[in-house]
Amino acid sequence: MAFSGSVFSFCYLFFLGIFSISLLNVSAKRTFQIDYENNCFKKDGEPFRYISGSIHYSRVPRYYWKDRLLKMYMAGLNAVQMYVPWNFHEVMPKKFVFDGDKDLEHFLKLANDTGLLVILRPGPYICAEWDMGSLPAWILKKDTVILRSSDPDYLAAVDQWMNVLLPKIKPLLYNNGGPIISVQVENEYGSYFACDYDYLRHLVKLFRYHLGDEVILFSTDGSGIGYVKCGTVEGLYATVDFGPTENITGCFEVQRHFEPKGPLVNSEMYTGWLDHWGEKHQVVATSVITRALDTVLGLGANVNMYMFIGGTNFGYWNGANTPYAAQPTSYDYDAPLSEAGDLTDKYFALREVIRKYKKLPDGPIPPSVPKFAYGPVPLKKLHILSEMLDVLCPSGPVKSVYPLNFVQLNQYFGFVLYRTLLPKDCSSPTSLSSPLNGVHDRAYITVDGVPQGVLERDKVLSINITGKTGATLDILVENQGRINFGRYINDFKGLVTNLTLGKDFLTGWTMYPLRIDDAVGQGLKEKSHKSFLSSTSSTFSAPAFYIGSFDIPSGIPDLPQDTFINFPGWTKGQIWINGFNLGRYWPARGPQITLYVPRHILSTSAPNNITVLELEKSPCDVKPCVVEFVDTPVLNATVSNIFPGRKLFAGGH
Ligand code: NDJ
Repeated sequence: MAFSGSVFSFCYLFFLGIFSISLLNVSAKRTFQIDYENNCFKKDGEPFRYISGSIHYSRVPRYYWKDRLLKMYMAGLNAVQMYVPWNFHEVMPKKFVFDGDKDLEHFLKLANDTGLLVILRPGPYICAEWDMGSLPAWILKKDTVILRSSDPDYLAAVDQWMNVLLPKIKPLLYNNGGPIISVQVENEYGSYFACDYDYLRHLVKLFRYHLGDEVILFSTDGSGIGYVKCGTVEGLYATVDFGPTENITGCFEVQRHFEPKGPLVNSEMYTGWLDHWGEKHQVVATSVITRALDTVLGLGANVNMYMFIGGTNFGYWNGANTPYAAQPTSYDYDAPLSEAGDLTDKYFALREVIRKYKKLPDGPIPPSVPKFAYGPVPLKKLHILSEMLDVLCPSGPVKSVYPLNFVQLNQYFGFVLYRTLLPKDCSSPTSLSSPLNGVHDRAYITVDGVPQGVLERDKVLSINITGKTGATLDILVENQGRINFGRYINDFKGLVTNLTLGKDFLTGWTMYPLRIDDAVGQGLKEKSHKSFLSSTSSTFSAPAFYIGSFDIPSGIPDLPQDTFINFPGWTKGQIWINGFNLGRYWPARGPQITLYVPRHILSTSAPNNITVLELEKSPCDVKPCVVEFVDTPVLNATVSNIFPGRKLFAGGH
């Protein structure tokens, strides 16, 4: 084994507590360095090993940042690893947002105050089951741009972002008094087809320019020689990632191939795994991850557990894999802290492993916060979506002979309504098709308000519709989240190729980019005129909004509490509470059934307004309908595997 002789180094014995000399801290200056001689990190001149966990601040409300960080600290972690998602902050070119739930510097300071060091992964690409791996969709304005390469247009956007981000990071580096001990450049770049070393070199130069010469810059790649080969360049310390079922020493040998000396690092040891709609909920047994952690720590290696808390893809932030399969709203990940921050058996079991290697902090572990079942809330149909276009699309529609995609319409998330008139009589069922698989990602189709069915990327490319010449064909296209991994991350949304009706291309489109979140935030109002009459069929309802409200009961202490929302009889859609976009629900497909509702979005002093956009079939068509607040999440409903050929396994690539 390439490294076996060298692990019994000074550092290794030190971590095992075999001798515990306190090295003289020769200088008062804070330093964090690689000790190549002794195969370890050195913090302020002393051997140091990190036992870290991943947390994504973009998936946890600011309200809970402190709670989650403290729980991580109390597990015995001495560091957290975190991504900075570019598209979360640079929402439009040069429009940067860093406040509220996006207050990165506040999160870093909280980590510091909690006693946690930080391993920062500012991308620019992060993967992470995050929309387009965090690359902002507006980069696709130049539609031939080669992402994650030295394409000048891509680099110009990267530089513009990093010129804003990295100066914020600099004062928070360990050597400048902050918590950040190391900074990752790119992410698993060796798994990407481009293998463009000039791009990596450009990033190294840019990071060095802004962050100075002292901070450790590193790369992370899958633990195969072929992966690391294209993922690292001179100036980056190469680390690997691998799951708990892999051959651990074999994986570290791969790292040793590139870094013959220096600390062993597993930058992502998977505590669980990611989900897709329509596939089984992924889990990793506690015994599997504890055994792996024990082995890794026993080797004297550094480790980051990915994820220590997964959190939630609120709004539209989830990514997707190919063949197209979107990740659900929950990013629970079967991690040691649940999506809602609850302590799990896995948490306590991992803590016991850590206890073997270091002293655990004194003091109580913050308890799981209580959940409350507020019960059923009646909803009523407000309007079908196509009746509200004046409110949902205040800028008015855009017209074009052929359909434009989301980027061309300056609409990056959510929904666009594509409208045209039937150019011929379709009294007998006629095929509406996307021969080039260009519905990205899901289209809800009505003719004169009568629902016809759904087209779905990679799955349903054609349906039969009926209607008379000149009838209004409405195609509501949902962006279900951009691909975040692999070659096809340049994921355009909307109607990205022409549709055909029978044998002919459809033309003459009127397109409504919908600002639904703004409209919901301002409160959707009931209008006098309603025409629900034709908006349902036996299998579909036309996309429509439903509203309701509930009060937090009085006389019960400590309310509001967190809760989970259940969708009895609902099919697929989006839900907001008090204007906060909780995410997508899709109980008809699973495995996620309930959505997490953090307490800070609820009000005790006013009714809590619920807005549901149901896209497919609502239970309200046939009976009084409700959504229901329950105190227990359901993330693992059994679903039939609609992609039996997909290779998906916990802890691997
Ligand atoms: O670095 C990647 C991280 O951000 C590594 N992963 C993680 C999976 O949770 C996460 O995306 C991989 N993702 S390998 C690709 C999964 C393909 C099914």
